[in-house]
Amino acid sequence: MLSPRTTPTREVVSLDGLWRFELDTTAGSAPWTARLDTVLEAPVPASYNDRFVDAAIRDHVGVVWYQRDAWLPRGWRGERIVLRFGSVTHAAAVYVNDQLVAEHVGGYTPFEADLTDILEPGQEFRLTVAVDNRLTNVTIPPGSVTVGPDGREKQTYFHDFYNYAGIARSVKLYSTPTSYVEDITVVTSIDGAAGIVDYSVESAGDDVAIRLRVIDESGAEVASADGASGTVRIDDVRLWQPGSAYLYDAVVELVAGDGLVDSYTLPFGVRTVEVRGTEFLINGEPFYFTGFGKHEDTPVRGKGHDDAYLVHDFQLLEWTGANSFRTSHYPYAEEVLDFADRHGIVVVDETAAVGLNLGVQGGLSGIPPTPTFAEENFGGETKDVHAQHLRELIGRDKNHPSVVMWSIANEPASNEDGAREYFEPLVNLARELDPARPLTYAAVMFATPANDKIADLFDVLSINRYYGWYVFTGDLASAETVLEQELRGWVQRFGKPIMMSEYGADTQPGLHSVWDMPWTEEYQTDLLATYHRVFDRIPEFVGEHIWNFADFMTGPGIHRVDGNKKGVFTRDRKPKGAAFSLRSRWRGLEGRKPGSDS
Ligand code: BDP
Repeated sequence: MLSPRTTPTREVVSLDGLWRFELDTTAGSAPWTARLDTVLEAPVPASYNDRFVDAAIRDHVGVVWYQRDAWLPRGWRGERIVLRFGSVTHAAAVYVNDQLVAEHVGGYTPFEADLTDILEPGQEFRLTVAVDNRLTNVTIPPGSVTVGPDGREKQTYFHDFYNYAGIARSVKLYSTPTSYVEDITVVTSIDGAAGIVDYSVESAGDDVAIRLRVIDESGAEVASADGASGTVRIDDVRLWQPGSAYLYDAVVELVAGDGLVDSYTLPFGVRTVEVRGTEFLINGEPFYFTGFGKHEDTPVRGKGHDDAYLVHDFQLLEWTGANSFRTSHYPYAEEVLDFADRHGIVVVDETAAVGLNLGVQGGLSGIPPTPTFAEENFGGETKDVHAQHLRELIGRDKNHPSVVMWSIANEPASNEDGAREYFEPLVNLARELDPARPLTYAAVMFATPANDKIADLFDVLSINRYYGWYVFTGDLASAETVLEQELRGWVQRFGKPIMMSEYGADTQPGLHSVWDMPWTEEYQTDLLATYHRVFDRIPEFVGEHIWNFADFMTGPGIHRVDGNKKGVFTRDRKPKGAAFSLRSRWRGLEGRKPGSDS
């Protein structure tokens, strides 16, 4: 799905700002049919939870209503008119005046409604959105709604980050001609000094001619082609490289005779990604990932996209020497990937499939109360929802040069019976949708080299481990030994590149000790250094993503103090001590493994 862009034939109007807001408990039975009777206003884009001081809003389970009035520009007569939501968490029903125009399930991917036959240009209209935050065993991510002793509904879920909800990404109205470019796919390869670009264009409407022009950053046309699909060659190509981005524009035009019917500009980079043996190669060169698992999480705004935090977070990534991050544990706003494209930061793009693991409820025993992949838990219907989510993720992000790998799930019960039956079709689907990018999943601590049932299906082993924290707490010497044994076990059994997708320690800034004392700044630094010694001894090791870039909000819990504190930065982005040691380890590596020359 293409992002809305202004082009010579298209216009975009933002519907961000303050919308009327009300809980379903007070909104009446058909709130979309009239002006919401409320004094509350909620900003878009933002999660609504931390906006108000009323606990009934923060902890609400179910539907809330957003509403605003908007005008359809007068000049859009004769055009196709589309309403687009970057995301609504987790399910949406959208009404224009009294009419239902779109429904969507899945809180982290965009969706659209075609309003062409519904509204007249120059007309004012009422836009109402029902936002449902409920998670069940057939949503991705999953959760369950129960009724508490006081009769109130309660939402539980199998991940620690807070279940922020709302309209967290931009809402846009845009116009296109009635014959229009619907989708573009660009896949690149390298031939000596030339870049090879395979493209295909889907269009809708009249049968018109399609042409592609490739424009470099100086504005010069460097290649062109005619037809809905084909291959162009860019001589003396400038590659998109980690740390050194270079983007071309693919200008796709629909033409009838001499007339331009539609035009869409897609920025893209020329680069290759490949797993060869136990190496991860970008542009044929071994690449070593340094960076973090992140979250979309900021004070007050929750999961709402915020350009100020976007720019600042990327500055801090660069400051620490991070070259990459994982979009743990859901697809991030498109603005984030566009920025990564422009700034040469590498992304492991993850689905929202976090918590497909009932073993976690068994505590450190890892024994699930009932089998995770049983039909009544996460069976065929969950898998279908997961597959649809994967289609939406790859459809949205397939053209981003920054995205070098798909992560299909975080910490699934890959050690349990049924895991292979669940994941094999999803792996096949991902390969069909995108044959070019490697696949991974982040392995939970209960999944070991001996019992994991799915790792051979994937290209890269990504391991989440908390030795020295949840197990061997305060005992870094033991942590070092067991970590090394285990990582070597994965390499030995599967013979694939391996990276650490999570490791870290909760840390309270300002707490210090000369001993190995959990929660101190020194302990976080020492735990990371312990892991790094192990990584540097394993030749097949290709990357380190610390958990987490910054502290983030969680649901209440006795293991959480105002959120998860494993950030190397605080929630308001102040460095803890570990940030400085990472800076010494990572800066200047330029994608090489620490301690190596190549
Ligand atoms: C891992 C999860 C991550 C948690 C982390 C933790 O993947 O989402 O935040 O543990 O406990 O299991 O800090």
